Amino acid sequence: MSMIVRRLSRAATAGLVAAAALTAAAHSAEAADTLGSAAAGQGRYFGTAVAASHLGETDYAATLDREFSSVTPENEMKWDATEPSRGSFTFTSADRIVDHAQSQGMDVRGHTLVWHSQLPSWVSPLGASDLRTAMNAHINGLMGHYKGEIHSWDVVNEAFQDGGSGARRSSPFQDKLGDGFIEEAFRTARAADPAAKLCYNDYNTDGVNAKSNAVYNMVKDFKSRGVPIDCVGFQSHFNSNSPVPSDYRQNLQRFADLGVDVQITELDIEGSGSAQAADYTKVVEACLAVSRCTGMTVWGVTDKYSWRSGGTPLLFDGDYNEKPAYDAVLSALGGAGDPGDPGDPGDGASCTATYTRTADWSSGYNGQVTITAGAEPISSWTATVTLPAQQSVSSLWNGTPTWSGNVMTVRPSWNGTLAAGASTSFGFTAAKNGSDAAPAVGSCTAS
Ligand code: G2I
Repeated sequence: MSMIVRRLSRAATAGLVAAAALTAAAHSAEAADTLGSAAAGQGRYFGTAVAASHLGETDYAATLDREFSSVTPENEMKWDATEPSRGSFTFTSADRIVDHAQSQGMDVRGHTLVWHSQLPSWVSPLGASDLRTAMNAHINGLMGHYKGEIHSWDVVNEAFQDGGSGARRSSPFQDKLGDGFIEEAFRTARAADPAAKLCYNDYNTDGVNAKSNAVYNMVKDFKSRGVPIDCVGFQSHFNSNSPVPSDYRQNLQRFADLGVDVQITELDIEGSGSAQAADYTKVVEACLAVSRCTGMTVWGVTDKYSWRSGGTPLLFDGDYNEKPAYDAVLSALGGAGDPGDPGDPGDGASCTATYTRTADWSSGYNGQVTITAGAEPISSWTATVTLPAQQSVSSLWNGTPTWSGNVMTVRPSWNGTLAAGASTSFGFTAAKNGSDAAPAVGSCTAS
């Protein structure tokens, strides 16, 4: 009884929720300084996978609420979580995520209805006709509960084998119902919630290869026969063994050309620093280059809760700091970062360097270089000093030098952070070795 009441109230409020989401997107497009708002400026959503168990963590919820415009329950809508015993649905954890998302004006992706993994143990032993009934009942149970509230559903997940065969993966559904289980699931899903985009979702299909060719042929066949399919999800779990494919954009485009939307559904890229940032840039640029790529979802908020946490594959570190990959994504989305936030796109960090000789004697001198921040605060600076060929530096203070020939590149030791317009200086002692010429101070760069 309580489930029925809940189901009615979800349906009754869905229209209001959709209106609220639109308002939030329109409003935040003006600010364009978070992932979600910058993506909205490009007509896309930017989402993340979410675990209900972390929503009570203040920094987790704050980062989620600030940055993202769509959420995907990471595990809470899967079959084992929602129908652990036949006909008995539990939506407590999934509802927590959907309620949270709606309270923040975020959209929700549904993940996933029919998948060989995370199946409760009662499903596999069913005979063919019972399994068909159970599959359709499961789709109807989930989609009915969230009718009107899910922007896209992963109707079928990972039904193709890895490797070169392009064959279907063995699963209870494939083995007992044959190839037709996929289109049956899509037809049932269309009837259950006509407003939801219906997606096929898989991994290792991000570039052109035998597996993506097989999915492509299935989608082409579905479109030609009127089987209801609206989008294809590309999970995009990348690392050194499975790098961002060079034909990623081309692959997304060929699916889009079949008349479906494409979505990047579970993006994560193992690595760190500028290399990871560059890979994220490739992915975002590929999506933006395909007009039917309607949005991107990263597979988690923070590295510490990633399914591949050892590979630090996400945009926020374990302390919720923005990583270089975050700045790269925001920049690729055309967003502007916070003024003075190091590395943020458009932060305008700048500095100047000026030289003075502060002491002089027959065999040597002391030089001082003053670094002054520009109109915005900075967190680091780099200055170059080129010495006349004969001269050599015997000591340097308040800076950290590296040498290339007679060019000294100096970075901060303790004094990298400067308020807008503020100054610091480093000094050095040089031996003249017969040349009294002044060193040349090159341009100063800041971040
Ligand atoms: O494996 C990465 C993803 C590949 N595509 C489909 C996604 O649904 C899948 O997500 C992952 C979740 O990120 C993990 O969190 O799916 C895994 C299971 O297939 C999830 O891991 C499971 C653990 O295996 C369980 O031990 C654990 O109880 O998460 C469960 C809930 O924390």
